[in-house]
Amino acid sequence: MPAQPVPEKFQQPPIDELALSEIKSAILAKLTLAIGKEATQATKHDWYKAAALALRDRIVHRWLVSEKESYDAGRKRVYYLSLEFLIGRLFTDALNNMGLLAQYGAALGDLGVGLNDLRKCEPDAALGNGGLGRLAACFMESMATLEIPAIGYGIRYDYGLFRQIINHGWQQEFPDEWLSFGNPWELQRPEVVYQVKFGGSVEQVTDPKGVTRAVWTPIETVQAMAYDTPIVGWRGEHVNALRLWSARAPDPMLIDVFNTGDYLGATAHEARAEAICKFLYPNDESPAGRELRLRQEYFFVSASLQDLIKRHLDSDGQIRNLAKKAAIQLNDTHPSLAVTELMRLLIDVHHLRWDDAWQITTATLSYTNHTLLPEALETWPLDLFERTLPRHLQIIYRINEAHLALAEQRCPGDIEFRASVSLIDERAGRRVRMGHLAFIGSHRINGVSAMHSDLMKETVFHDLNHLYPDRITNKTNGITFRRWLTLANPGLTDLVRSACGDEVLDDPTRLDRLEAFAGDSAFQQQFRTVKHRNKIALARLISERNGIRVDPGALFDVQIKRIHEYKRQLLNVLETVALYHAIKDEPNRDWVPRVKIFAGKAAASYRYAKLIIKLINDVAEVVNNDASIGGKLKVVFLADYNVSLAEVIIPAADLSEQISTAGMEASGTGNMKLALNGALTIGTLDGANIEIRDHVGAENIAIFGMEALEVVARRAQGLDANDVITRSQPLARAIRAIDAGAFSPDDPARFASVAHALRHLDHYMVSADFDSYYEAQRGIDARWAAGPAWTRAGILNVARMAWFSSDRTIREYAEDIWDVPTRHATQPPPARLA
Ligand code: HBZ
Repeated sequence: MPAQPVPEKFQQPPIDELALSEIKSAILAKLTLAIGKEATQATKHDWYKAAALALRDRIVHRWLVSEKESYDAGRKRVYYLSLEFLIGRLFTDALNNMGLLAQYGAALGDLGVGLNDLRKCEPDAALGNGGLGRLAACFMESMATLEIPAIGYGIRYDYGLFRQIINHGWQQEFPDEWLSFGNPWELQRPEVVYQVKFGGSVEQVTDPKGVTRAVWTPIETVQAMAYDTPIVGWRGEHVNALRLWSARAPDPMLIDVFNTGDYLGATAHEARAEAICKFLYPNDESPAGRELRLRQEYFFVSASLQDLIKRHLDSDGQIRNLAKKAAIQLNDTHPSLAVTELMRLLIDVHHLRWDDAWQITTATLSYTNHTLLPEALETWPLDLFERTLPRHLQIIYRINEAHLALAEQRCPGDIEFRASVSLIDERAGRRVRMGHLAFIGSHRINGVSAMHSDLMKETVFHDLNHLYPDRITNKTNGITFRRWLTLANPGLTDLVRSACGDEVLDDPTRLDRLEAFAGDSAFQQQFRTVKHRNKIALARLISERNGIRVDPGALFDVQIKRIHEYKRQLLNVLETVALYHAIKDEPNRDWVPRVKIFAGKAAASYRYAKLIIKLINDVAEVVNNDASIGGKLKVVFLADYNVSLAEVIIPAADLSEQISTAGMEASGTGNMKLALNGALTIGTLDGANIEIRDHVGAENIAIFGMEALEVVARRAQGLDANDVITRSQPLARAIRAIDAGAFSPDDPARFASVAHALRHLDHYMVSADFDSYYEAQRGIDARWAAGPAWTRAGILNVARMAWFSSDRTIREYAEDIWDVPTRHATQPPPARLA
């Protein structure tokens, strides 16, 4: 079937000489006037900054127009509260969305610098741990694309997620100094400052009219100052702001104290205030039981709510209309204090009655849950909470009173039910339950995949769901195709455009036109060529960074995500060891050559996850240097996984490892990125894998392992895995080798704890799922060897992933949760030049 011609209206505009010279002059002007350098003296970094600043000017114009239009129209706004935004780089993202990629490439070329070189000068904005933070970044881009007036609120961390270095196989953490060369995207707003108060006491005061009010007398004030980063949507029509708060003390220095010679004492309070925005907590899936974390949460919640209420009053004038004009989304429990802070502001500052305030609060707020792991649900010890936020604790007690009365009405006399839904957990020391607080204070609570949302109803929120039925809804995650297909994989994008027409750039459902090409051998060849080129690029990076030579013709088997027991990198390593043994036994069989590629960070305090990183690297050392297997298997751990590295790995992947213990991965979004780039998934029936299977077809994905209910049933029988190990010779042998120090001759006992867990404490079902996984992997080998069938499955994966666009997800939030209109999918705005 011939590729479809590109309709004229979607064709890239030819490079216009006038536009080109304007861009060049703008960049040169920035270089001279904002950077203070002549072209001859400028470093690459100077050029990058000048180019970014010139681009920012254009975006700011659009931004001001977007702001004015939405305010003039009195449109409802979405406020996305998140402690994490894992943005990565913005330069080419913004250029692409503005339709200026080609023009800038040409302009920079004329000026003697390469766009690609400049792109690499930008440090990743790594203000997030993993999926939750990256989701927030994809959502910001989709909200701008769908022309939803929105602000993302978060913290401007001085240091983002730690930089990971692998030293002799061990992870080491170093500070991420992403701001050390300045940040051309942000606009500091020294005039936008709010006071955030902490501690002190609360008194009940009766005024002359006989009205009793709570008066909070805090003992500490921290100032929140705004920094705005414009986020431009696809086609550059609409621009939203990401507003990040920086903390500082109201008085930078106590001069009296300084003059006594106590120089440290004079700035101690400043250090305490600034600590709030110093760094991002590197914990994924387990709450940091630290006062500083609670201060971070309140700091950004309070500043954001004060700001959005001010904006609302400036445009509407009526606090009572807040819910009509504002939708606030809480990204996990980290911003749950918004429930109490909004109540406090409505009652104590704006003098609304309790019931009215509660109605507005629940109508405005909604909450997204990202995990079912009970240990990851945030709770705060009551004494710490009271010391830090005494007024908020009072409000929590009052919310709890009405809430428990409802519980009593629903289940009279059921003490256990009351204890389970209470905002205060009385079991393990008294603690405030932040998940419960977010749930009770929201009109909608959503999970992030169909299975996860169902499990929420059955597990963590079972009783709350009984009390407040119809609040839980599902919004399966999505990813922005602009970054994860168009920008990350230009080769595949060109191929897709030639087959589906350029409309596919605006409407991903057009990807289905690829179906007709899936069996076409000429198209298959083009598809393989694209993948091969991407693999050559990754092989080059692996050689540069790790000094390991890998064959781009081998199957690239990729597991890239946070290192966590439930994500089961260990299962992948065990299979690697078993495969290594099998190849060694029969080196002359026609093995499918494989490169096992791992990347990911472990929380600094998560010792077992760090031991797994060491195991991967120790196995790599032995396998990669064993000449007897003829290079049929290679193992690579790429250090310092981040968004930019993902953009190189994902387009080059043949196989996507999504092998979490069933029931434990809320959704996954890496699974979507890899399938969209034509990798086949090997995975469990967990999170969004289930929906990916439903879309790509069971024959185009390799599902293995126990299902969620089977996991629960097996766990109930105990964690010993001896039964499965005695039945599986490859598994038994792999564990024995790890236990005996075959991969750690310098310290043979290093992995004894791992072997012990695999045998006797198999909570994550690594041993229990091994055989099924090993067999599925051999099925992958067979499919790979069959050639065209593999390519066909890859093409069908791309063709059927449209539904996983974050535009679809955001449209669902807009309709079912926020009640805001969106621009229609199939009507792209006219492509216009900036
Ligand atoms: O959120 C992830 C889920 O594990 C993943 O399945 C899902 O796709 C993704 C988006 O919905 N959760 C996280 O990334 N969680 C965190 O990063 C985290 C950060 C700080 C915490 C707890 C969890 O204190």
